[in-house]
Amino acid sequence: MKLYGHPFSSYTWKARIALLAARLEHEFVQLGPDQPAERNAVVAGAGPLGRFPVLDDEGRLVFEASCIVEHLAIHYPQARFLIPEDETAALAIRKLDRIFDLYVMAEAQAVVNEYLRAPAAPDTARVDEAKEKLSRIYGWLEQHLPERGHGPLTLADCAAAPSLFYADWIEEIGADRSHLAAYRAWLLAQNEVAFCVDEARPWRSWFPPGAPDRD
Ligand SMILES: N[C@@H](CCC(=O)N[C@@H](CS)C(=O)NCC(=O)O)C(=O)O
Repeated sequence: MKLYGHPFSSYTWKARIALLAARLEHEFVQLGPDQPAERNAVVAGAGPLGRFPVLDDEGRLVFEASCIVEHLAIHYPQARFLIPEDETAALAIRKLDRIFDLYVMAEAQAVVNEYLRAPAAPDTARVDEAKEKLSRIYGWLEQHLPERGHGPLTLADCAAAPSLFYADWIEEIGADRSHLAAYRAWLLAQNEVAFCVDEARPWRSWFPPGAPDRD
């Protein structure tokens, strides 16, 4: 298998964490303007907007990080653990996956996008609105995030790791949200996540609002 993506990309982490957790051999194909054009062409042709990550599983191109994780769980017995077998438990995991992507990551991305749009003078009203939403989402997660047992990483953890990692750089979770802060710390302590954090270090200066000096 080949995973096309970039070491600093949150959604690339999500797919990569699943591949690493399942110990599935894969080649990581790094994208970027300085990389061979064929690589970028594969991704450009895979989905409607040419977004990454893209998994090439013996010629089958899979895009959307959640679908990549689901694909692994369906086709590789050693990756089944990523989605619980019990359908009700699986639905709860998929719901969390959606919350981390569509709420946490989306609001963090809104701030990043604003800094990309107008690096010298971002619209502070837009930035503040997204940060306020992030804060409300954190409050909800603090109350509703289930206790994490000792089981293996799930689809929800794969989504949570990059989204909480980067969102915290934009709007700090804070020690008073101790449950959510502990979950972020637990995620960062997992080998697969630590690998992605370390691999992304050289690109930290790219982080549009500026990366804090921690993690
Ligand atoms: N919903 C997609 C989001 C993928 C996404 O936004 N990828 C970013 C990198 S993290 C990207 O491709 N950005 C470049 C672009 O949008 O052209 C997924 O889950 O895979």
